[in-house]
Amino acid sequence: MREPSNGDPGGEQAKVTPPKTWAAGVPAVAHAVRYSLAETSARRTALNLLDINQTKGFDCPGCAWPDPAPGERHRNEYCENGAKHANDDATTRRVTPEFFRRHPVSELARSSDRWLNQQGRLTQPMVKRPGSDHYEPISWHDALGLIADELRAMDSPDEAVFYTSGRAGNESAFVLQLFARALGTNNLPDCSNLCHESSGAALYETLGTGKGNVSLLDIHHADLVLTLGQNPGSNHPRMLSALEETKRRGGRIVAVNPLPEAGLMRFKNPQKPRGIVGRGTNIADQFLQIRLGGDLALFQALNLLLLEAEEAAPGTVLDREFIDRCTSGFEEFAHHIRTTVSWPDVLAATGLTREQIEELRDRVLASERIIVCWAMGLTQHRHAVPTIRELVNFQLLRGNIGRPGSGVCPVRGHSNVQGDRTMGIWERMPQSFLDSLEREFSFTPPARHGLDTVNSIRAMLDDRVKVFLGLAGNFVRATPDSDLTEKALRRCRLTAHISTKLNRSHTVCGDTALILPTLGRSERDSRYGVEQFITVEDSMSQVHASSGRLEPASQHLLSEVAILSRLARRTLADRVPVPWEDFEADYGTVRDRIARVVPGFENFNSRVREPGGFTLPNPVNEGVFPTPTGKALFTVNRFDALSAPRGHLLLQTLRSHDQWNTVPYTTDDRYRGIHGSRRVVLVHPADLRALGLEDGSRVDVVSVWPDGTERRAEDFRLVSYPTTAGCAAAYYPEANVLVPLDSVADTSNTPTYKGIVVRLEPRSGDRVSGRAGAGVTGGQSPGSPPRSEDRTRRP
Ligand SMILES: Nc1nc2c(c(=O)[nH]1)N[C@H]1C(S)=C(S)[C@@H](COP(=O)(O)OP(=O)(O)OC[C@H]3O[C@@H](n4cnc5c(=O)[nH]c(N)nc54)[C@H](O)[C@@H]3O)O[C@H]1N2
Ligand SMILES: Nc1nc2c(c(=O)[nH]1)N[C@H]1C(S)=C(S)[C@@H](COP(=O)(O)OP(=O)(O)OC[C@H]3O[C@@H](n4cnc5c(=O)[nH]c(N)nc54)[C@H](O)[C@@H]3O)O[C@H]1N2
Ligand code: SF4
Ligand SMILES: [Mo]
Repeated sequence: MREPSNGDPGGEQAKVTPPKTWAAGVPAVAHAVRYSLAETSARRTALNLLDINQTKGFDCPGCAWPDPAPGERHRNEYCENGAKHANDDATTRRVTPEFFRRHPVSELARSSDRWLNQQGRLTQPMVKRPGSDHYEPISWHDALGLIADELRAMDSPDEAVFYTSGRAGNESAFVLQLFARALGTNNLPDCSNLCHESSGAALYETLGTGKGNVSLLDIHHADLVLTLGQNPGSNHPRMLSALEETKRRGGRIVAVNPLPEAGLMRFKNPQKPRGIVGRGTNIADQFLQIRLGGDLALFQALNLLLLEAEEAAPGTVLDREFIDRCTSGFEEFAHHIRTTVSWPDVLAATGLTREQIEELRDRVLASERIIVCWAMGLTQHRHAVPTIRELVNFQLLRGNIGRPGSGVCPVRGHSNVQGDRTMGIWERMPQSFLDSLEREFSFTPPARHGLDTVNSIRAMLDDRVKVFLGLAGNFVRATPDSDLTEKALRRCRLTAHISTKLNRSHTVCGDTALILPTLGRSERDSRYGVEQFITVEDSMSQVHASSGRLEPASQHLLSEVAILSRLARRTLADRVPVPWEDFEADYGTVRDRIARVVPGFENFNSRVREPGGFTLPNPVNEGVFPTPTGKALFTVNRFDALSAPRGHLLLQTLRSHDQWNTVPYTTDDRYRGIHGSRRVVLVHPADLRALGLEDGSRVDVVSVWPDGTERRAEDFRLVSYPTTAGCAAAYYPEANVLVPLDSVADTSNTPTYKGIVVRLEPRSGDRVSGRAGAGVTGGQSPGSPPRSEDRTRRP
């Protein structure tokens, strides 16, 4: 595919400076304000910033990190990136019908993600009709009528998929799933399938609930916090304030990551005077620079060391009382670990030394209360689910589940991704939820599971799915195998997107394509003269209200709830007794229904009006494990690790500091010292030497897959970088073209965005020294043969 370059083919403009060793502080604030002012007016910027994360304001549209208790909030309770995301929404630029007259779809499809986003807010419903190369204006009535007609014309309701991205609020998510199920399908793929699905799968199986069980206070009071596979300095910046507090109280932090991310090293809190003038707080007391996919091996080794320590000093290491009372499967697990963990395998898989892992054991033994936090570095691997199950084993051994200051903390991405799932956005909601829906709405929801994101793409490719509706998000850029995914979406009869901003998915059209523009978080939402609010659930299960103050970007915008309620009414008429009109007029009526359908939401409307909202109970914290046996489950996980054949590297795809998922704001990645280009691939200097490649030269990145197919991302610039040897990195979404659709995590079906085998091919005519493509050990310890049980895609 001719990959839109986001500004810089070949990384020609790239300037590389040494990676930063600290995050946030004054430059962060300055960057946020500069970006905001470039997008919007000083007044809108100021109004907007004052409202972020305030009890009467709007929920930050950035990540799902929770807010402190209402009494403890700062007047400026946001980070640099939260401010950027909010003001990217509040931009004063507009995409008008005139814009679409000037730019045919074929031209927009050649534009970069960044340029499309920069055009501003969508203002009117638009349609691209079959055979046309232009979007043209259409009334809401006709737009929704077109979709309703297509949905009614399907041979089966399963020919439609409804994709949700985690910025959608609870109310619109609830209405969407209700509509889909009333229509007769569970085809509700979401961005969670690409994100924390592996966490949900592992936690659900072992603890009986798919969510984390810690609060901000727990983090503050932990003796030890492990953070694995996440880059909080860029992606959850206010988490650093929480970790700073942990440290202030004497707790310790261990960071596990192939990259020495700035935020993991040192933090200058912009909300505190010493954060502005001082050196800041050292964050990681121990940094383990692990190989990609090595975390399962790390936890297995750690668990072995704990079992051995218990044998040496019985009764001092494990929480036997907790294990006996609350768990099952300990003996099988312990036997498996004792008999299978092999140090040579562990060291090859992790790239760490035994001493480093023993140091971590000693930290664990010295800590009463331990929390494990993680994000995409754990979830987006083939063996993500076993890795997270093994992390749960680790926490169960010392009773670190359900006690204050301890627990598991999957750090969620999108601001309401957890809430959307709670509301029923899942292709496989439990039968109990479907039964509740049936009781409340007097229709029988379909019981057969629907399609997740990867399976939706497969179904489009073989014409089993013909209608795509997206509630927020950017489907073709978020998903793997970009060429194939685009082909899939183009096969649809109709594609429609409920969006705030233009993105590439709008340019990859079905026969008929619709853009349905909607309100952003920071905008006033008034229905028939009554101010509405929406609700969201953060990563720590706090549910609270969100309402914006800014004037809507255009008078033609409808809220997500209004669009979906109208569409449902047009499609289903009175096939089901659902008061869609009431839903649209008053979101409180949606919340009344949620209160009766979703456990934990009793008296939703009154409780959510309390400042700061309310926290959903987590049974685990009451000592209840809702698994089939009523106990937390120790699991047996087969050792697995990634490796690459000689001459190849493992590649992870990740976010820069200056992007929101599929949308790059600039071409800089300040903390990593990359400026002016995103078409870069970060490679360890030893790997460059072994491959005979030169820092700064241009390459094609080619991924290889066992079926013999290859995928190519053209014209990237090599950047010598202190990543783990054998483990390269490139930016998402530019590198998504390299991820095969079939390369997914076991059980969760999440694409393996963090573990792809690649080789680097010098661009012809470019400078290379020596023997290109020879000599790299694939990042295993030098000379070790490929592992026999390795199922990594070998060429
Ligand atoms: N500014 C900003 N904030 C965001 C987002 C954004 O795009 N921009 N996106 C939001 C969303 S949806 C999400 S899901 C989160 C994502 O938050 P992160 O998970 O922090 O995001 P990634 O950029 O994917 O970074 C993955 C991190 O894991 C490390 N890693 C990769 N593979 C491994 C591994 O095998 N083991 C270990 N131990 N580490 C590994 C990488 O080096 C990197 O530091 O952020 C949310 N917040
Ligand atoms: N290679 C690779 N791929 C990845 C990942 C990775 O780490 N590597 N990460 C994955 C992860 S964790 C995730 S979560 C997905 C993200 O995938 P998505 O959630 O699908 O993508 P986003 O980029 O967040 O979507 C941005 C679009 O959402 C729309 N939008 C923004 N705000 C609103 C709103 O308030 N309402 C509505 N209706 N629309 C709005 C705008 O039109 C904007 O263009 O990507 C996944 N893809
Ligand atoms: S940490 Fe996340 S939720 Fe908090 S202000 Fe920053 S982006 Fe927004
Ligand atoms: Mo995510």
